[in-house]
Amino acid sequence: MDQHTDSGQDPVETTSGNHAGHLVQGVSMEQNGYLLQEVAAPGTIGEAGELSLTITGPDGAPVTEFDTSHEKDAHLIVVRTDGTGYRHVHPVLDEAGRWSLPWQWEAAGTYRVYADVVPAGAGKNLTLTRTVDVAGAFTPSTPEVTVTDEVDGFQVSVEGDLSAGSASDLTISVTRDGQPVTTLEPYLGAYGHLVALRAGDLAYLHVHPEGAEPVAGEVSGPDVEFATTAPTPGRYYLYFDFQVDGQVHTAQFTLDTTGAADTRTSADATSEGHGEH
Ligand SMILES: [Cu+2]
Repeated sequence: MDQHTDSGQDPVETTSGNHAGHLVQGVSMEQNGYLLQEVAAPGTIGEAGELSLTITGPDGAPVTEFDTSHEKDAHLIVVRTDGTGYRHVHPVLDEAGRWSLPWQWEAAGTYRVYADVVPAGAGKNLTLTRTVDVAGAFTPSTPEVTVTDEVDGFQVSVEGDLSAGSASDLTISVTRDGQPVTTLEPYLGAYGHLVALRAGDLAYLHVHPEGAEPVAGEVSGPDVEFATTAPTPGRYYLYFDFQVDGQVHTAQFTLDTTGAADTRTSADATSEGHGEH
């Protein structure tokens, strides 16, 4: 994995810059004058339809030009508010500035939709979000802390401490039938793509892939490294997309920050006397 070490800072992950206090995105439908308009989607479970959205710019007109980031012009993340039902998809843009893709819900509840885009001229990545309600009986799940997942025959685990307020290194390992998987293919500019959301407000953390940058046609594994910073103590949902034999799989983890007793919320944590709020 160290055969082709990074010669510089990875150019694909410079989106949110180094601004202190800007560690999360994805809690607002507006950023820098760019506004995520209402998200259209089927209103009930099992109804085949389309999910679509439009982003308007500071001038109020739909944005029709986007820059490529992580190999795509837009990344859509959809997750239910309890952290389940995660999907990471890439919609298609029409000339009028409308992004869409075929869509069907599998479970009722309220979902968060994140559009991760770089409007041409905006100069930076934006993560705009709105909620979508899906009718039906909703039984929220209460995710336990879990650092391993089994998906499509792969066993995936995450190692490393997520500490609040400072950069954390996380190593994700993929095995199959007890054997390390060394055939991870480049996916979205790295050997896997990690999304981290904060339980409570589903804020979207900035995550850097670490280590060697992928070379087209080369494979890696079983370890993939990332760095992220949990802005506050508490619980986080992690979603790791990886590609093997052209197929993308998603593993899910739930982590609590270390140094924080079990499942405290950040509100509880402030009573410890950090005095930051
Ligand atoms: Cu994407």
